[in-house]
Amino acid sequence: MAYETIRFETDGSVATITLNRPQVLNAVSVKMHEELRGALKAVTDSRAIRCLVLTGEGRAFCAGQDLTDRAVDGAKIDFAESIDKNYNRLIRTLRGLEIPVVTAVNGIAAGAGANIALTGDIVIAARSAEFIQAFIRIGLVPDCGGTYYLPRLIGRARAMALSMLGDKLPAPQAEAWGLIWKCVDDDKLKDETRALAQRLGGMPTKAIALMRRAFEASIDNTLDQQLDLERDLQLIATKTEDFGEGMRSFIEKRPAAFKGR
Ligand code: T3D
Repeated sequence: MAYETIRFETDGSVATITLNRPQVLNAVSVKMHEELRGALKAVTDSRAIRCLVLTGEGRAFCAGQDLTDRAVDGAKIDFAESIDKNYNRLIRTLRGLEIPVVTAVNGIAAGAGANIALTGDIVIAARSAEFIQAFIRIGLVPDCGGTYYLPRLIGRARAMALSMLGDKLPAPQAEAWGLIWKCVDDDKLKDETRALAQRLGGMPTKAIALMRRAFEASIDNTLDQQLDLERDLQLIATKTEDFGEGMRSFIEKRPAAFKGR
C-alpha cells in the first residue's frame, strides 16, 4: 500500500513506521491518522512482525496535531470526536499491540508528538532530541495519555512544571529523570534502534506482551493483586511454544530459537 504521510517498512520480524511530513516537523494530519491506522492494522494482522519501531523523518519526531488544520475555524471542529477517533485510538492501539513497541525519538517531540513518543515500551532518543509538553503554549492540556504517564514516570512535581510551563526537556535530562530508557549520540540512533528492534524481534513475543500487561496493571494494583496477576500471566506464558523452546535450549546448552508463539 502506498502512503503519503508515513513510510511503512518491514525487515524480517521488525516493522518500522516513519512519520514523514518533515516540512511541518511531522505534525499529525487527518491523513496521517488514517495511514497510521492502516499500517497498524497491517502490523496487528501479521504473524511475522514481532517488533514495531515508530520514528520520524527529518529533525523532528513529531510536533503533535497539525495546527494548520485547526486555525481556519476551530469552533466548528468536533474536538471530542477527533481525539476519540484519532489520538485516543492511536494510543490504545499502540498500547494494545501484542508485540513490543520501540519509539526512536530522532528530534523534537512536541504536544501529542511527545506523548506518542512516550507510549513506546522502550523509548530511545537522539541526544539532541527534546520533549515539549507544548499544549499550554496554545492554551490546551496534555493529551495522548500525558497526564497519566508523566506523573507516574517522573513524579507530580516535574510532570506539573513541564506541562504548565511548556518548556523543552532535553533528551539527556529525560533520561536522567527516568522518562525515557536512554539517549544515544545522534549518528548512532538508527543503528542502535535497528539492533534493539532486531533483538526484540527474536525474543519470546508473547511473554513480552504479557509483561507489558503486568507493568500497566501494577500502576494501580496492590501487591496482593499484582502477585495474583503475575501467577495468572505466568500460567499463560508456560503454555507458549517459546517457553518450551527456552527450557529445551537451557537443558541442551544452546541459544534459544524463539518463534513468538
Ligand atoms: O486539535 C486537537 O485535535 C486536540 C489535540 C491536540 C494535540 C496536540 O498535539 S496540541 C499541540 C500541537 N503542537 C504544538 O503546539 C507545537 C507547535 N510547534 C511548535 O511549537 C514549534 O514548531 C516547535 C517548538 C515544535 C519547534 O520549533 P522550531 O523553531 O524548531 O521549528 P518551527 O520553525 O516552529 O517549525 C518548522 C515548520 O514546521 C514551520 O513551518 P514553516 O514556517 O517552515 O512553513 C512550522 O509552522 C511547522 N510546524 C511545526 N509544528 C507544527 C507545524 N505546522 C503545523 N502544525 C504543527 N504542530
